[in-house]
Amino acid sequence: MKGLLKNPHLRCFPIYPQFLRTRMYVPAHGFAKALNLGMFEQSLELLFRGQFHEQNGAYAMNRHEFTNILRNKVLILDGATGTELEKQGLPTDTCPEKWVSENTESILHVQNDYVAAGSNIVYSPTFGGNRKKLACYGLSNECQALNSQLVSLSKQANPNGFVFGDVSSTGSFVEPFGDLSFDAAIAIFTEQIQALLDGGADGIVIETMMDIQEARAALIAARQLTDKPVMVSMTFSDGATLTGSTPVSALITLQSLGADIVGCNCGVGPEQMIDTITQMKPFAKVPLLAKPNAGIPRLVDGNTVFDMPAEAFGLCAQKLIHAGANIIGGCCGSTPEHIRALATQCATILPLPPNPNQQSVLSSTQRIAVLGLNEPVGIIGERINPTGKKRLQKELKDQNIAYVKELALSQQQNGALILDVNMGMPGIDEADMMRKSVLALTPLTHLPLCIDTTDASVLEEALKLYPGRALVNSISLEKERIEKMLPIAAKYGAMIIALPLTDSGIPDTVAGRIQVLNQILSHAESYGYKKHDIIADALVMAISADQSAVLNTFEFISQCHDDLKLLTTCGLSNGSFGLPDRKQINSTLLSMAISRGLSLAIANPSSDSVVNSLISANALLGRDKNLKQYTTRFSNTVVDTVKSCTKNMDESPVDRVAHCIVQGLDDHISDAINQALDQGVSAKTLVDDYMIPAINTVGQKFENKEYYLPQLMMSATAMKKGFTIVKPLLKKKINGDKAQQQKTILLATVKGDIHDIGKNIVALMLENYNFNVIDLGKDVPALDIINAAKEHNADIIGLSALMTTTMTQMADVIDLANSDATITGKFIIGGAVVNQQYADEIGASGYAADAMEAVRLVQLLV
Ligand code: B1M
Repeated sequence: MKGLLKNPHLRCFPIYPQFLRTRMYVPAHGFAKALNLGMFEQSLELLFRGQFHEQNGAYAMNRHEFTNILRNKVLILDGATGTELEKQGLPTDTCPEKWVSENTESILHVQNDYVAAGSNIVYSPTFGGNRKKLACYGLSNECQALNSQLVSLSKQANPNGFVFGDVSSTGSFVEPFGDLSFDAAIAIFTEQIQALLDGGADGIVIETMMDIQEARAALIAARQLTDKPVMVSMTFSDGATLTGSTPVSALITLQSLGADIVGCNCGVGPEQMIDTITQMKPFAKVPLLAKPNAGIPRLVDGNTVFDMPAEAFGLCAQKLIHAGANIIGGCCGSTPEHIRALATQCATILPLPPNPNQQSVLSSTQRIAVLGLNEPVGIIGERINPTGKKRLQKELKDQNIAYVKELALSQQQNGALILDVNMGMPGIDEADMMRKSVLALTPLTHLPLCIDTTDASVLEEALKLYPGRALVNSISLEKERIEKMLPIAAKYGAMIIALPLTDSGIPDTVAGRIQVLNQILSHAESYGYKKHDIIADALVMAISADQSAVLNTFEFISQCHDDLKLLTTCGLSNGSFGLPDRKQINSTLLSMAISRGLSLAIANPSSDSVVNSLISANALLGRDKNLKQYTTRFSNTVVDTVKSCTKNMDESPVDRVAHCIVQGLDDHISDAINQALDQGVSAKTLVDDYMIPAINTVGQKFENKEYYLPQLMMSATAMKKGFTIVKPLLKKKINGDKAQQQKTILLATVKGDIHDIGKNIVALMLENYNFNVIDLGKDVPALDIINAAKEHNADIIGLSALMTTTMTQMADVIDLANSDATITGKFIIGGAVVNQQYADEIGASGYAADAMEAVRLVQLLV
């Protein structure tokens, strides 16, 4: 058997140990023969018969064959690699990929142990093998060679099992959450994944992803390169990723985009991961993966310790399978012992089948929108569409996206479920404005977008960039749409609105429209669409031109709802075209359409009559469970809330300043501040009474998991932009004392901490009081602070820290200074997490709660 394995033409597959007393390997050519020889148990024969296809005389595996295995079998992954490599001597300050390539026996040792413990799949040791990460070690030119070599090495360790090429973060945020362009991210991952495939990877795993957009970039790259299985595994902590994706929103986005397996790894132990898998399972069309840490990390003597015993880990893994996981393994802190326990204890458990009742779900970065024949009817907000809207047309011509953001927020506040985005008008670059809008709206709103265009290239640009599962408005039977736009919508996994329209126009009769609709459905099915991915457009015509027009709409909705079991939508405003007091017709049309089975209305959510009709109809038809929507809207308190949301943009300038910071509206804050200043509000009042409280509200929302990093960043940008306007006004010499002028104050935010808004205010106030301030900036290493203190002979060294994880740096700086007699300056500290007691503990001379106190403290100390 071993001799056979060395033959490169014989692709071998493992027979999993839980089915056999001894491990056996089956070469491709000998596979059927082995079965005929009756060497295997019945279950095994059923498991593998015909699972793989033959290619060049060897068995190869594609994505469908791999996921077929997972229907009946839980596969076991490896455990932690980094910590095991450290046991083999991997130094902490070196490039792990390069080190492994030069110490090949180390990974062979680690992976042999995992395979012996029961891992069916090992990940190649290429976690940081992308060009951007390798560049930190000056090794980006070795990207291709290293990745290919490391996959080959893993194949030596696991010649009969699966080796998945491991891909993880570049370490940078991708647009719209960061500076790395989406196309650049795709290019970086394409290079690495191609090298992994060249090295012989059986599949690709994109893991430990904390940002859905970066995961999408890697998935798009992988999908463009291979038909082999691609698994995507996100890291959630406290129920969301760093950029705020929940397990279900990430699942919807990734499975629609073509991930074959979706799941989670790292961040938490197995017990906490059960909840994540349980949330995902009802929405999962694909198998799920769970790779938890060996418990929750604890800090012991400055070292991170994972101390869940192997036995307990294995027992939790059983629960993970019962919750819906199909592939399980271990992440940080897990060892071959953990994998052995897991493989032993999970040997006989069968995976749960996927949920047969697949749902219609859209996603944004952070939320999902569930649509359904019996779900409450929702509104697709129609206002981001320049047709007939002079103000929007003007703003778009001026390339100004601020008004688009305003429209998005107001529609969200008024209860829209989805936002339609249409940038089609003469005189603008539609693709460019669509791109700008998608980038601006993604971090701003939690509502999924509906991309409304007739141009295939615009559609592709928008869907590629959008970090969610969008809706496409619309696909008709017109040649251009069905041939060009449908494949693009399918490629990015978007839901579609099917419009019963052909190149010769809209059929007059309901039967004609249903026939066209059926043709669109069958085209869509050939691209993998199912009925629940499609919404039929019930086309409303003006009753002023033909009074029977809307009767067709109602009948079409009935037939879709009752016979085809298909979701429907319609735009309300056409029906009332040319009539006075159009809202009367619009709201009645909506109620009547809902009574026939309408699922979504394309409408203006700020129209009270429309929304009131919609909510009342949902209540009357039993689609509003427990009348929650109705009571929420019409109880007194909530009516007030709705009103207060809508008046945001009419607020007084000072309130608008606060509102811009809380909402992260950086393009509006300058106007608001200038208006407040014009009204005589002082810069100090603006900062103290509006801007600082507003950014504190943002912090509170972040803490309450109402906001995530993208919102935090948008608010910080607005705060900084506002502060640049007020700063010159705050800058005035308050005290001309010469003695103070000679005193030097060194300021820095400590290493690891990039919060500098507060420290900058402290610096400004000290300058105002005539001190000589040297500001070293943020994220400053202890040694740099000490060196600067010596160089400038600082009288006071002021340290700022805003996080519990970075405040300890203050102690390090003071310790370092204590060991150097040439430092004579006194230390003061500040920042939201520190206090007087901490200052005393670490030997600082004082603590200041705010900038004014900092001035007083410094005056006292000098
Ligand atoms: Co972040 N952040 N943040 N953040 N952020 C906090 C601090 C946080 C409390 C939010 C929360 O959870 N509620 C939390 C820390 C939790 C903790 O450890 N206790 C947090 C976190 C977790 C994070 C990240 C880790 C998020 C993530 O990535 N998951 C990340 C960290 C990155 C890093 O540093 N390595 C992160 C990132 C960011 C942004 C970049 C988006 C942005 C900072 C932009 C910037 O500063 N350039 C940001 C912001 C804006 C905040 C909040 C919302 C606001 C901070 C602020 O500017 N406050 C903050 C929540 C909050 O504090 N309410 C939060 C206004 C400012 C005027 O007050 O800085 O306290 P403050 O300064 C005051 C006084 O403290 C004092 O005077 C100032 C003026 O009155 N003072 C001194 C300050 N320094 C002084 C020095 C002195 C004397 C007085 O003598 C030398």
